[in-house]
Amino acid sequence: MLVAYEMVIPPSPQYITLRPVYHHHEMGLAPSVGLGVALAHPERKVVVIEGDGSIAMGLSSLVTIAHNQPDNLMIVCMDNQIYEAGGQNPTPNAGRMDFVKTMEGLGITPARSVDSPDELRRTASEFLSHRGCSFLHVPIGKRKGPLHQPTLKPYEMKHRFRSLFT
Ligand SMILES: Cc1ncc(C[n+]2csc(CCOP(=O)(O)OP(=O)(O)O)c2C)c(N)n1
Ligand SMILES: [Mg+2]
Repeated sequence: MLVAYEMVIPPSPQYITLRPVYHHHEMGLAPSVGLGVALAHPERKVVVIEGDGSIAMGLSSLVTIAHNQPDNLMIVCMDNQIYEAGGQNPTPNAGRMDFVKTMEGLGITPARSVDSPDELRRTASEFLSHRGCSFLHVPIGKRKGPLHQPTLKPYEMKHRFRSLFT
């Protein structure tokens, strides 16, 4: 499984991370990179994890994803209603934008919001085995620990990203 994300998530041995995709805080880029990887590697499942502010900012990439309808792409939106990594200001979409309806309107289905850890586990597992494109909206709270910062330099990130596909 390949996981592309811009957000502040520590690496795990359970998946190959594409973070930082090629740079640091590349808001809204993860869905585009995830689409490219999903189309180039139809045999892999690609999971994109992105923040609410970044999804709203990069909505046009979702139009392209809906147009391409990859068989193997799952998009997860972690919605804390703020720009956490940008200084904790509220996002303009906070409490206003219905992500599920927006995705349905764009043609990305199934799209669902979860409101408990159990529902998150069930829906994530269902979507992971779904053949097609899916969107999972996860309301979350504010960060409690320190911000996880990447340790690699941008050119090291680029080489690491490339090395995953050679
Ligand atoms: C075009 C652009 N504007 C502003 C920033 C500064 N910035 C970096 S991360 C971030 C917040 C991203 O918010 P969100 O996608 O909701 O993720 P969160 O940090 O809340 O997990 C901002 C504003 C940026 N990197 N790029
Ligand atoms: Mg956010």
